[in-house]
Amino acid sequence: MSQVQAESKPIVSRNQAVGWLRQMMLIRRFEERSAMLYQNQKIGGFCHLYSGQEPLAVGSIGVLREDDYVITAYRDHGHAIARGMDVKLGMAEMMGKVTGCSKGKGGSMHFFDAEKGFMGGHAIVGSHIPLAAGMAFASKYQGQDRVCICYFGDGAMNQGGLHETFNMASMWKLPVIYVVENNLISMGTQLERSSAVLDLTARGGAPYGMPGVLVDSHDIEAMAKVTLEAARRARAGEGPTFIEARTYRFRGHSMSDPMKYRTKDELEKAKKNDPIIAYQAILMDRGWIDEATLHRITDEVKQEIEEAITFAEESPETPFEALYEDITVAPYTPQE
Ligand SMILES: Cc1ncc(C[n+]2csc(CCOP(=O)(O)OP(=O)(O)O)c2C)c(N)n1
Repeated sequence: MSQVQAESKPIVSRNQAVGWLRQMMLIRRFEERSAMLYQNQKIGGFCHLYSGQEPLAVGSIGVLREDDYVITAYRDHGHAIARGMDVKLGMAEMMGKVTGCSKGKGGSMHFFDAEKGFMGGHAIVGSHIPLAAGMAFASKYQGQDRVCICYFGDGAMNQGGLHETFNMASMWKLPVIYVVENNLISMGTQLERSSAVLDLTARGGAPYGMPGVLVDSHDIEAMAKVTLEAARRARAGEGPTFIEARTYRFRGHSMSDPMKYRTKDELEKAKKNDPIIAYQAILMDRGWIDEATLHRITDEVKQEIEEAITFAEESPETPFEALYEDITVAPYTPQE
């Protein structure tokens, strides 16, 4: 597994690193407050939290260009915030408000911010993998060098569309980066119960003629490094890269998951290695932050999220008539 040693030369500037830390803390706070609001029935529908996986999204999106495309599955809050989505729009979406990023009609699983190149939030497992190839194809066809990064879970490795798309993306040398967020579990099913081959790096790369790269994404700078190389390849016309990013989610699959498939010990151990706390310690070691800076960031993040909640609470509900809008390009008329 690729590993950046603490003493190795950092690949980021101090400002960028502190920005990444802040973003990870913002995502964590957004989700902690979302969980509370869910319990208080202010948020409804499905809700899948990303806690524990933050450095994966932040470290990879953090090295892409602003005009690159980002697309992901339903566990999407982290990617959207890493992409720079205003948390007010995210929180309003969670609460089904008209001011939400998807006008309150998508909810937690369908964040969307086309202006920022954030192309969703997709609930059907693996369904967005071909869409990513489509965006990469559009970029190439139009003579641009925009890259599309596509995230999906280990469960999506078994979807037929992935295999068809990987073959085509590689044959056409599309500028796409495929990242499997391997948290070792699909809902409550461990990888060894769903995959005949456990080495996903080997499964997703070489068989399709693209590099397969394994990375421990708890190490945000290692995640950044492999993404940079994949983006360079894509922009140079060398085609797609498959990245297996090992990760761990601290929460259940969704809000109603009793997590019977893992022991308390396993979870406690993982939480002791919280990647956000680890990065705080690394930045302190480097002398890039001190206790006072950390307190300031913590307070700022808390305030930003509380303001987002107030904004969402004060926003109007999405009106019933709006349910038939934004379905098709032309106005949609419901059948009797
Ligand atoms: C095509 C399809 N089949 C089944 C489901 C139900 N489902 C929702 S999430 C999920 C597990 C996906 O796990 P994984 O891809 O590993 O992502 P993670 O939740 O770990 O991020 C399943 C089977 C679905 N949404 N789409």
